Amino acid sequence: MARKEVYSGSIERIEVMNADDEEDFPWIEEDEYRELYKKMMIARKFDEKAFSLQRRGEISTYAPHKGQEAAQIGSMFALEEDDWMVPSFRETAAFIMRGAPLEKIFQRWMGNANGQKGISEINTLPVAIPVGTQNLHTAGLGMAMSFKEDENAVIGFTGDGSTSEGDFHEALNFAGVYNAHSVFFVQNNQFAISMPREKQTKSETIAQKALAYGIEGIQVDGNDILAVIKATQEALESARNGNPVLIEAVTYRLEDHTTSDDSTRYRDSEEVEEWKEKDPLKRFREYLQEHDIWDDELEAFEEEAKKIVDEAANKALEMEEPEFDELFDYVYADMPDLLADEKEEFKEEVNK
Ligand SMILES: Cc1ncc(C[n+]2csc(CCOP(=O)(O)OP(=O)(O)O)c2C)c(N)n1
Repeated sequence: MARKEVYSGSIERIEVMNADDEEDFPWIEEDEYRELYKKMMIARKFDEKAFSLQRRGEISTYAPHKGQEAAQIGSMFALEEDDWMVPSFRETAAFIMRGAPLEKIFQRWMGNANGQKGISEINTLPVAIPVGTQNLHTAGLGMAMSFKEDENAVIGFTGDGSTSEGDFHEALNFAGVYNAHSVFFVQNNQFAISMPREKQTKSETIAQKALAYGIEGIQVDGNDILAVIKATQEALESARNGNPVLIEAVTYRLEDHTTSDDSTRYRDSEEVEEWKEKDPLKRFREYLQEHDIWDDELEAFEEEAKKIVDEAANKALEMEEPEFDELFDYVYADMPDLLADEKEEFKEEVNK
């Protein structure tokens, strides 16, 4: 009998802010550091505002991203205009970085479908709620880019829970086989609603799930915005060359799963407090202070961000609602006759 090692894959973790060697500093422009912090602050204030709008009954359910700003904003910073983004339901900060108008994002959370209009112009898919499906969309777009020999790439967002879905495994398999230009960006925020990551999967890391499909898997400190940028830039570069990548961004959901959840029932406040110390805004602020980038303008920006967000929320509250019969549009490029008839019937019914 013989036993030989036939495969030895490994997973690396990327960190920047905690690394001892700083020789790379600065590797983005000073203005970019400032802009990133401002975007993170706007995203944080958006979360707070959306929460209060939900409590006032203007939003029915909201999924907060507090604690995940570095993962979302850092990865979007790495994305080029010609690339595509596939969001799931918690990607508000990513939408902000992608350039979606804040009032439109509020509008969508208010259940107004007009909030989804116009996002294809910023190469972004509409939000998909079914957990894991986003991976298939990411694989499909990336395969199309590969077939067409395009030079762009796609990044798709999901959570740790999605990696237990069949869709995730099918998507990674297809992406590998067809050299898709895809980056699968998993925000491991430690929970799928009340299910902790340890009970979700026996895998020690999410990133290692890539190895079974012959694609690269990397782990990154998801609360370190600079590490996220570095990891995503490298991954996108690989993907553009037909080598898909799975990124596991290790982070933490500081709030409830959604406004319908009560996380005190399934997790310790001590654990939450520990992660608050690793809050990505706090860490980035300290980094900017250490590197003499922090100044009075950034200090004052929290108030400014609040104003920007309040104004956008007020605009969203005044925006028009879609027409009822738009329910039938946007499903097919060319509407089939049967659906067109139903649309007419519906219109008559509504106008009675
Ligand atoms: C196919 C499917 N099953 C169940 C749900 C209900 N659901 C919504 S979010 C969620 C947990 C998702 O956890 P994870 O993928 O870790 O993402 P997170 O919410 O933590 O960002 C579940 C089970 C759903 N939306 N879709």
